[in-house]
Amino acid sequence: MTVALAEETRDLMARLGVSGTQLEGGSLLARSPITGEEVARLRETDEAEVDLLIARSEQAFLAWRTVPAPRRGEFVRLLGDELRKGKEDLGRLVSIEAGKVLSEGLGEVQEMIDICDFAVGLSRQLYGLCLPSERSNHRLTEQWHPIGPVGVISAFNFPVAVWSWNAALALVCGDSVIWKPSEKAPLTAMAVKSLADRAATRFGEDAPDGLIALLIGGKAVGELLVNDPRVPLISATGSTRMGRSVGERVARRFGKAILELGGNNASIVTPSADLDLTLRAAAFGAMGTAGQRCTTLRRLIVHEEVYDRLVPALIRVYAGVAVGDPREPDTLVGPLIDADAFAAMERALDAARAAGGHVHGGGRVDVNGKESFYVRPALVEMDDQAACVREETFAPILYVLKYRSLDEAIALQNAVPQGLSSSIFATDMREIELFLSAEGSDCGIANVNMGTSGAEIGGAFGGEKETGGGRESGSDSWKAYMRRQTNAINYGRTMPLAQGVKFEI
Ligand code: UN1
Repeated sequence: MTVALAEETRDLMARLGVSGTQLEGGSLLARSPITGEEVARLRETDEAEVDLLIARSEQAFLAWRTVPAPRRGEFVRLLGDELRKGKEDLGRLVSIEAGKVLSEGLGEVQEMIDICDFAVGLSRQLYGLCLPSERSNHRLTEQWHPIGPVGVISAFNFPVAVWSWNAALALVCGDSVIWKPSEKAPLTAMAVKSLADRAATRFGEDAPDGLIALLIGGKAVGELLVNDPRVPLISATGSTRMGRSVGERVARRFGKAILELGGNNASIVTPSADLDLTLRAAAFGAMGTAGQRCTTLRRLIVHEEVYDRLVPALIRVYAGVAVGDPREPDTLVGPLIDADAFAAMERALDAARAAGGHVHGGGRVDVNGKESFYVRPALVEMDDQAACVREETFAPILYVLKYRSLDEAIALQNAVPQGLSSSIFATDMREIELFLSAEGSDCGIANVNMGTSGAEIGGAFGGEKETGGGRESGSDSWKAYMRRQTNAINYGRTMPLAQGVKFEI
């Protein structure tokens, strides 16, 4: 088993264009959470190289911004094409590196392909506005220009998809991209970089050297990127703690930040809910990806009238769900990323018990030996929203709360520091519309009759409060990757001033 996984990783990497020599001799240990074994040793990017790569990225930007946007779209189309060809291999590598079940590993690559398609279309639609001028013979317009090198810091749980949401948009917007993946998931990043290099070769000399740079390493490498004034925009995904530090550092130098941080996502189940559908959606939302999505369902707020019909059924699903090696076709819940994640889950469950919670499930399951961390997902019935419920623990723990009125449920849903995703299960139009109204969910995402996770790329993705406020992916998120310029043009022979101001000389 031990040898097989490392060998399979080397084979997959080789097919994706990363040679074996790049996987050995370095100081960064790449492990697979499937068994906990080491699958590669990678060389970290040192400070001098980071400096050089940022300088190259700046040069690449200067050239790339002059390439017409639809032509830049052609590069992203080729990247999407390489991802289509590499989907099976890269999807499996995502499973090996992040521990996702295979359908989710493949889904992650599909998400990359989708955003590439979206960005190709977008490359012909980077519209500015034409605005009425208050002065005669004047025209007022705005246009969008490339902003510069964009730093992308990604997390282990979506090691490649979240990068692609940022990169596909940044590239069509005329920006170069500098990627610092999680030190827990560098392999998939190296593979994607190699696919991007293949796309660049096919694209030809219009793709400048250094258009996409990859920095391998931990926090120190990330900080070099975040502090560098040559990088006007940093897009970071990860914990609120990390985001606070990134946000502060970038703000200090007047850079821009897109932050996609913690979620503490809730679903409200009203008396009018379709309970069968609710059961299936809640199970995927809370247990899928072993609870390691920023959109994972963490709180289920259930009306007292339906509580006894829904919650015991959900507890039965929890008891029966297949926890196991994510490479096995029947597995639904794979491993946690590492020992720290398991310790955090244990601490949260202890705190929940101390706060009077009734814990169903939880605990370690031996699947592939003691270096890997598989758990039974936990459902915790709580009397109130104790401190442990208001925190995000990146593990499969679902807190269940009971409510009487929808106002109370919405207040509970909003009474956490995070504001990423939310949903309501209801068939009563009044309940649904109240939840979606200004008095309803305070999150960036509010769904109806579906879970909190599994967003499509077409919508803007991100959330409020401690989630960071950034938006990535679809809708008009592209605007964050460009700078806006307002142009007032006088095509007359006089010089009227705005607001009727007179200045006769
Ligand atoms: C994340 O966990 O950082 O909506 C992103 C979802 C996925 C993306 C999650 N499309 O669950």
